[in-house]
Amino acid sequence: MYGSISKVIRLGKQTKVKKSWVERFMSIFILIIIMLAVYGVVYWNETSRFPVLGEEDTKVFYVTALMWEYYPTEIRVLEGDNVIIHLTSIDVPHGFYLEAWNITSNVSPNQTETIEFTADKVGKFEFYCIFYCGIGHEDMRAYVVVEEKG
Ligand SMILES: [Cu+2]
Repeated sequence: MYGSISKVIRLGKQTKVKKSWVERFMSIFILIIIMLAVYGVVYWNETSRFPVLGEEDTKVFYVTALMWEYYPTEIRVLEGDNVIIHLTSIDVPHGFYLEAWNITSNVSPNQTETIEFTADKVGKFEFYCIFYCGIGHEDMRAYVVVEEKG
């Protein structure tokens, strides 16, 4: 058979499909790519919840909006911090509403909007998308966690 890489061996009524090394290699290769992608997303989410720049009381974050998620899903600051969020969209226009500080924003694809506020309240505060961006829009939310200064 020229059309298929697999060799089909017929043993009486039994049919065995013997995978060629190319197919085995491709399966393992694809599996590794998927694992790396998953690891990448988890690593990105876990690391970006902490500020990239920590100039004393100013905490800077890069938040990415995409259908239908914000990454990171949570950012952490201390009470009294001056918080700067650089919000980017990598697909369609997305919104931003941080109710606790009444801050709204909209971000166009491949553009960055800067959001700034002082974290003068302690707790877990939600921000969510206010620009209809598709079927998962309603669930597009993330959090600002403000911890008490110890
Ligand atoms: Cu939306």
